[in-house]
Amino acid sequence: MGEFEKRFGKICRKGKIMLCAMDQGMEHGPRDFNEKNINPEYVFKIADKGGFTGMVVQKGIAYKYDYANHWKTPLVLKLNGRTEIVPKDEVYSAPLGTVKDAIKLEADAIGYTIYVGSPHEAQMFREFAQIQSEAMDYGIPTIVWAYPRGRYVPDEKRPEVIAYAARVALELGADVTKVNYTGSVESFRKVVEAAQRTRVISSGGSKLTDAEFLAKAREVMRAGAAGFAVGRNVWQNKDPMKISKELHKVIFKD
Ligand code: FBP
Repeated sequence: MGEFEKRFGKICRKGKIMLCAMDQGMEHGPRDFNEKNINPEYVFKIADKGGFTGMVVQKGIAYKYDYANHWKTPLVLKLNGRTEIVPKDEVYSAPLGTVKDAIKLEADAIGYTIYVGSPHEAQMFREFAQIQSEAMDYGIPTIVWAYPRGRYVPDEKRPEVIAYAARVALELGADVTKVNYTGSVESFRKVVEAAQRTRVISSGGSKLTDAEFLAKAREVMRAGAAGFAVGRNVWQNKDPMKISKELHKVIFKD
């Protein structure tokens, strides 16, 4: 088995993906956290016990917590980021690490955000093209957060524009793309169809009730997606293990 297959097989088990995302400290700032989940180790424990297939963090967290030597959930290293202080119409996610960093930190996949339709789209495409090319050399899978956003995108929630972003992820060579849910099984099926051989996972989004979140998860899976990358709906939950187990059941068993 090649390097790529070995790594991909860890984050994508039986064709299903369940990632725990904790890059919100960069993307949203500490406003998302309380006194417990502000500590990355609180979230790492949830990922390890909850059967997640990947833990998504920025380089600084993976490095400062010596992630690979202490935790068992495969590492998905985010290689770019931005703060929400910059206005959305000018949105750009800057490269913050290299494929070599991901290998050094023993990541099993790379996460990379692209704001499709942003005034800085061309630059983000160029930067990701370089990362993707090196990722092929090292045999490490790439996961693209494909978010239509910026001055030229009047409605980032429009299903057609989300399907376009998912297709862009395929065209750029992403192995998995993470998109926002379109709101219905039918429209999300079109997103999955647009992405073809690039597997589609949904973001969790801001905190919902357990029933709402699980209903959304069922719809995502019925549309033929591979799973989820979820943050706030798990580690902001008052019982993170319970919701993780229920999500696991929806993704892997239902
Ligand atoms: P959530 O499940 O908490 O929504 O996390 C998913 C995620 O993609 C994170 O990886 C990222 O930090 C955040 O959402 C970005 O959200 P947005 O840019 O839409 O505010």
